[in-house]
Amino acid sequence: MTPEEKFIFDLQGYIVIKNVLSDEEIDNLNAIADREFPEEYDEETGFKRTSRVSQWDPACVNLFDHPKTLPYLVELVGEKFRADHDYCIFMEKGAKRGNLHGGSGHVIGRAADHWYRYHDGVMRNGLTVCTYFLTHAGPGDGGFACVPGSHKSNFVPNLPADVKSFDRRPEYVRQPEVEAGDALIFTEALIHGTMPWEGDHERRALLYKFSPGHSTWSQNYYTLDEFNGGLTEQQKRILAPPSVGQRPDSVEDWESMIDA
Ligand SMILES: O=C(O)CCC(=O)C(=O)O
Repeated sequence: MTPEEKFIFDLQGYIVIKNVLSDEEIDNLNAIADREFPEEYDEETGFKRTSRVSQWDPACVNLFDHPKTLPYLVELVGEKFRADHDYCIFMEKGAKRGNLHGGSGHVIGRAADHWYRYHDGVMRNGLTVCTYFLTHAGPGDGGFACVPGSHKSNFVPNLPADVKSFDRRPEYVRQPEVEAGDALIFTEALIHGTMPWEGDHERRALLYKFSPGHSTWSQNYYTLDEFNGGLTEQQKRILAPPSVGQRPDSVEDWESMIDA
């Protein structure tokens, strides 16, 4: 991460990384999604979601350690970061889902892995999300929304219910604009949620979630055999269940990736 990117993440609790996926990668991932997730939309909700998109195709496995997002995971979750769980969110115009939620665990207690810390030039986070966008979200389209800076808020429970539900949208609630192919990394300590989708096009987002090597949010760890042996040694380390003792670094040459 560049010095400015560190400033942005520390300030906001999220960062948009432009042009992570090439046009070819976007087309390929969209074709894979068409093939693997053809389910019709629920007429009432206009929303569909499924877990373990990483099993769709080797191209989806490679999103665990995409070369353009890997340095951010090392800097933000630490050199022993692990893959926690993954899923997709697809939405049609008018779909409503998901209030604002999140906030730092030391404030609301029950989500103790939602945290952000800074010490001596180093940022660390609990559960951290890397969202890959297969379609764009322009101004007013909806989808991912957040309260920038709220990962450091001491008053998370004070967020009014009508703001949580998106019925009222004060200027401190932001829907970041993204292009297809961008990635957005955010800490779950950030207050965030899914704003109703108003775009004329379909929302397609793949969410890959990561934890420090010693912790987990999900009850279900990845098992190496669910990927039919198609994992690199680095992916095997990233997909390993949580542990502390003798845990290897997830990325062998991680030191070359930090302080760019
Ligand atoms: O991208 C979105 O719609 C928000 C996802 C979300 O709420 C979460 O990851 O907890």
